[in-house]
Amino acid sequence: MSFTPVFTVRAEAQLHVIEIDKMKFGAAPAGIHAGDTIIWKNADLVKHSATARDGSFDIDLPRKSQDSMIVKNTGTVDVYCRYHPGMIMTLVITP
Ligand SMILES: [Cu+2]
Repeated sequence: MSFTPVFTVRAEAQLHVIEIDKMKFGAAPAGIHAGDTIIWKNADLVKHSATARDGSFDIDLPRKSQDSMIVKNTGTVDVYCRYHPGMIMTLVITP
């Protein structure tokens, strides 16, 4: 007799790193889920930010710094840099 679980609990929260280098956001990681952690790294010599257009987060990143956040909202989130509005990326976050 086999046992089939009726639901599965997702494995532990994951860690994703997004590096900003040469005035560009690195590639958006695949498979971001609510509850995961994103570490934003700024490898540049100028200040950047990782700012969600929907207002769900706004991380200030002094030069050569990093900061982390726990992903709360799900959906497609457009991200830009407040200091360089041409810097953009999109995160896709699933539950
Ligand atoms: Cu910037």
